[in-house]
Amino acid sequence: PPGPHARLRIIGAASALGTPLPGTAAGPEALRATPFLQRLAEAGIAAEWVETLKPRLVPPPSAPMGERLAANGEFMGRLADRIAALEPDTFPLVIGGDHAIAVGTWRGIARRQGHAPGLVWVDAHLDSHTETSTHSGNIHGMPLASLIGEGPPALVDVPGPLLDPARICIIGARDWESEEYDRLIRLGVRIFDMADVRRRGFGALFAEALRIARGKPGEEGGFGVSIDLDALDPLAVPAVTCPTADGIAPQALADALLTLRSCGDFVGLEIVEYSPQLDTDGSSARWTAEFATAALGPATYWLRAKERNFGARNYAPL
Ligand code: 5AB
Ligand code: MN
Ligand code: MN
Ligand code: MN
Repeated sequence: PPGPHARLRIIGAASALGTPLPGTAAGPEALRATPFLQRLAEAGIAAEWVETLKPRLVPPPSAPMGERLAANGEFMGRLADRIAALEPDTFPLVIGGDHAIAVGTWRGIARRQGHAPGLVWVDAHLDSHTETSTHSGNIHGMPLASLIGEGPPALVDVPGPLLDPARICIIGARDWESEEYDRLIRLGVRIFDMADVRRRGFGALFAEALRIARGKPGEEGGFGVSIDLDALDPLAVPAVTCPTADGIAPQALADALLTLRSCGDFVGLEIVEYSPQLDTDGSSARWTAEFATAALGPATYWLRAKERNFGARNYAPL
């Protein structure tokens, strides 16, 4: 029988509105042109690439912050609307785009289910500045605070329930400014940095992050995962806007994501910051496909074992 993700719906969010670099705008369509969908199909995942949304307003990176915030807000509103309108029994995979798109992804998912999910945020950064605390002026450094309700109205007012900070966990952090760190600690967001990853192992931390994101027994909304590819070590995954040394080993993330296959309360996956022009040997695209496949593949052990031991080509897609 088809697994819970047999009706996977992929939405591209072709935006670089949150960064000074244009690369991520080409991310979704570039990935779509690689064997990304083929890899999912080989693993038994029936996916439909629904649409790649593009921003209507594209102010230059030198434009005043207000103008760039307005363009992001307009795009986030449309992305959230599109996700909220997905058929009820489908699973959304959102492909960025820079990480500012997270505002649209998670507001949209919260709206479609009438309740905010918990969130595991895999990132080298905290993405929790506001328009006043930012040092760089870059809007992809603001989405997580905005999702909780702290930030510029253009982002905070995108329609949909706010996230509960007690159900957010960041993993892989290693580069932040004190204002965003202090904000998250005050709000009660859990932060696992790279020292924690090395001390306790990625798999154990990921399992704890899932417990945090699920909340107390009986809490609603399930949980989602947002993967900023710059969380990975840039020696292995270089095609990102903000490469940051000493990151997560990609195989460790792929292995941990396998645990999501049997989670009935996993409600959405987002993968962001892919910059195709930096992906000279295609390895970053291959890892991206691997992360999606690990997280969304068939749930039974038998299929997993078969995929591992004999290659995914040896069984028919569900
Ligand atoms: B990303 C920095 N904190 O505010 C800032 O890639 C980096 O979505 C933001 O995680 C990185 O510009 C944003 C220095
Ligand atoms: Mn990020
Ligand atoms: Mn980042
Ligand atoms: Mn700075």
